[in-house]
Amino acid sequence: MSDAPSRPSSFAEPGFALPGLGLGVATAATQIEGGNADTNWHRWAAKPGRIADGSTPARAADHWERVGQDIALLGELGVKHYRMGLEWARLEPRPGEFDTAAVAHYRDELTRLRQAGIRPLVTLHHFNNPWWFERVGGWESPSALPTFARYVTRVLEELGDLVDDWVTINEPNVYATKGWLDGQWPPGVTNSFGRTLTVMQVMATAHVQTYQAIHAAFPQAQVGVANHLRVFAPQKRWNPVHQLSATSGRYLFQAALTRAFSQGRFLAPFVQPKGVEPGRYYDFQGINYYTRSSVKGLADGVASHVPVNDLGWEIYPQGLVEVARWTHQHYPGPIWITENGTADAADRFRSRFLYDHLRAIAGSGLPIERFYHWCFTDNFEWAEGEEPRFGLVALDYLTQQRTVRDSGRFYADVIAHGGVTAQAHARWVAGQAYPR
Ligand code: IFM
Repeated sequence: MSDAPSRPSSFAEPGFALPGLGLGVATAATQIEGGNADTNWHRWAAKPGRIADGSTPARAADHWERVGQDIALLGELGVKHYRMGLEWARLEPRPGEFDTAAVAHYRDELTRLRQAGIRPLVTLHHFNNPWWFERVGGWESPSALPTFARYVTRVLEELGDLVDDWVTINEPNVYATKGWLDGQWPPGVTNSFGRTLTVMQVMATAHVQTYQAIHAAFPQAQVGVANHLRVFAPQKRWNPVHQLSATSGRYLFQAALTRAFSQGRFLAPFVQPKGVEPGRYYDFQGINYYTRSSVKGLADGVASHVPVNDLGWEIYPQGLVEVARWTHQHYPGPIWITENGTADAADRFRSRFLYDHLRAIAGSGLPIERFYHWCFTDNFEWAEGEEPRFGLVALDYLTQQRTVRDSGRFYADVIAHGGVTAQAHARWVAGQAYPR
């Protein structure tokens, strides 16, 4: 599959080329598939008050039933790289029992993607646990690692011949802090710093073991974590307490964890797990980048008078390169931006957002090989429900009608040309400004 542009292009300013960058879109199983898989999230969302708009993942984008339509739409947009998740609870609805129909469904989806010239990047865990796993302690349980390993082994046996690129775990830091510190996500534990660290440590260990398992079965596979990285900035630049908050936030939320899963080196506050040897446990560094945090204590904050998206997250495109540069300094090798995108229901600044982030990549000099826009369609956005709109494709949740947004047309044009042409900039970007 070639990423070569289909037409010759002129990239006069304010356009720019993106040579060698594979452009794709990202999704996750629980956020788009719909249906009643018995997961931690289906159970969590069923209780009133937990999801901002009262929605649940049972509807989402009904992708499970509309795979063919969605692959056709990917083809229409010219997408060549597609990041998708597997719903563990569908594949293994009871401990140790694998569902042949679910396996067949994913085999069919992967086959159709490949036939359409679209290269799948498959995520094994994206915040979604089968309820039977969650019920006995989930990632805190002593049996978490062997249980996850059993699932991975079976996935490799059933689907491994159709997949070359793998994300083992999505955003272990977000999963742990939302579930055990903020308590806004299942299992809803608040302020337990110790348990948050335990979950991060177990997930990092699971990554190392999964990396080894995938390579044992498929030596040529490319494997990494989709690592949520953000820029931490002191709210007041010269305030020593704010500076300390930024430094410790950076270390505890992402730096120590990245070290653990990338090199198998578990520095304090983690503890070196038995059986994990230091090594290199990534073929690419996956980065999910969205925003910058402005901090003065432990809580996350947003600076005043900065551009923000619909969820109030600061829009800070240069931050993508800041976190990628940090990653590259510590963990050299290919970088894949496994997620980047924004909540913009009116589609009034998404094209500019995309342009600014891609432009930062183009000028970075870093070995960034892939870029996956989050999200392909609108999606179930966890505790925020269906309200935030991250899609290049708008979704009418009632009719399930898909409508490509202008930003989707812009991205399709970028894919077709292998960069942003001056014409595309004039048509889709020039008229857009960020809200403040
Ligand atoms: O929707 C999420 C995704 O599941 C993980 N990364 C961030 C996205 C936007 O919040």
